[in-house]
Amino acid sequence: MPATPKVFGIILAGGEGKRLMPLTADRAKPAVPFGGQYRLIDFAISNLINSGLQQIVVLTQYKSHSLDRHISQTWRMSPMLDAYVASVPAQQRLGKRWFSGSADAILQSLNLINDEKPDIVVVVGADHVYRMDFRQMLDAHIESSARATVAGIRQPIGLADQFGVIDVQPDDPTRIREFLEKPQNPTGLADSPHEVLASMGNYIFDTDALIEAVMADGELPTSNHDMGGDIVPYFVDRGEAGVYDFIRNDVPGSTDRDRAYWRDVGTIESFYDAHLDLISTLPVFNLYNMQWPIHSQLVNSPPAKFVRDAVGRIGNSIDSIVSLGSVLSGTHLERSVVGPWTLAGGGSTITDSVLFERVRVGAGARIHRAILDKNVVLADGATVGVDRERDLSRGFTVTDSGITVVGKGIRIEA
Ligand code: ADQ
Repeated sequence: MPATPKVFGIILAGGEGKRLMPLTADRAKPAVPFGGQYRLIDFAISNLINSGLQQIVVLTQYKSHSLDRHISQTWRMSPMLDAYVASVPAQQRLGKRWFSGSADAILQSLNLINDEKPDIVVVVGADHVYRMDFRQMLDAHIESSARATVAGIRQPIGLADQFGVIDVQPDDPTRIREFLEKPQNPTGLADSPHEVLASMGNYIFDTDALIEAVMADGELPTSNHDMGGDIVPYFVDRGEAGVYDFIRNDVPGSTDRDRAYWRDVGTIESFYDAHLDLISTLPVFNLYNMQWPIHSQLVNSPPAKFVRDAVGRIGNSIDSIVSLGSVLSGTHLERSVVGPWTLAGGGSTITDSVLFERVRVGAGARIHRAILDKNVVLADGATVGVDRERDLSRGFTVTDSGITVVGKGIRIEA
């Protein structure tokens, strides 16, 4: 390995995100808005850019239009530096088939690796909210003799069936002894039986090893061609897989409270909870860490504005985020995240909710424990999230914990 290895970034962004429906009805999961002005993919890209990577490709497939547009509008890099973030759609380079899994996405994109000739490839998912300094994981990978390193984080054992679960060597906790993708009956950790060490879906590979692995996997008719289910076990079987414990990751500017923050936002519940992590007074995920900025599209928008309504009623806003371009007139806003260009009318109430872009909230309307997608309109006096049965009868999604989700562009009458 050269003293300063060349590192190439691949972001896997082709997943469908069925569990986030209806938010993924019209867009890929990595393009789902988050935190007012971000998209989920901004976290992965920002982490790689802040870690010094300069050549990054985003492999897309499912409903990729808004993802492509977001990447091309947001991530204009310098051609002088040969730095880029490029969105690369599935192209059927190996015959008439789309990506059959995340490992197949890499196999079908080997031309991108061959063009750049990196020493190391960092492969990450696109649908987590987190802050991570990949330089620290790269150092750990280079220091070890592992040819593949998986980032791991402790998670409650009840969630093990959503993750790849890592079992380390008893005499060397940096080596993986066994890796089980989404096990039903996992064993807890020796020092914490209610937790497992979960794969974060972020990997570092020596380039030649990754190429060999995905090519070998491509020949296997029984494989699902999945990074977690097939490629990681390939390296574990060879004794070449290491683990990087994310708890060691110390991002510049982070505090004890928000150090090593990572959230899988694969379900509506976890997506909603991750929003709550942003808005408390001392947030567990701090968007205001200027040493590790999360970059997003700089919309050419006016500032958010808070005014009285037409008859002079005064609103109030607390424990909330309000994005650019929004105007709240006499609105009571509490514990909520409001996306760009939202207009809320006099006497409206928005509590414990997440609003995407360009939501219209009529006078006297009430929103509680709801996620409203882009362009949702509440007529004057309309309510949502207040009456579960009524929301279900109107065809909205309501989760077990009572979060109502309203899809793009729906008009809610009083
Ligand atoms: P999952 O998230 O369930 O588990 P997957 O659905 O393959 O795995 O998604 C991983 C990433 O790959 C996502 O960013 C997704 O968008 C992308 N992806 C999926 N299919 C793709 C395809 N055909 N083409 C391109 N991109 C694709 C994974 C790991 C687990 C780990 C969890 C952590 O398999 O081991 O624990 O991530 O959340």
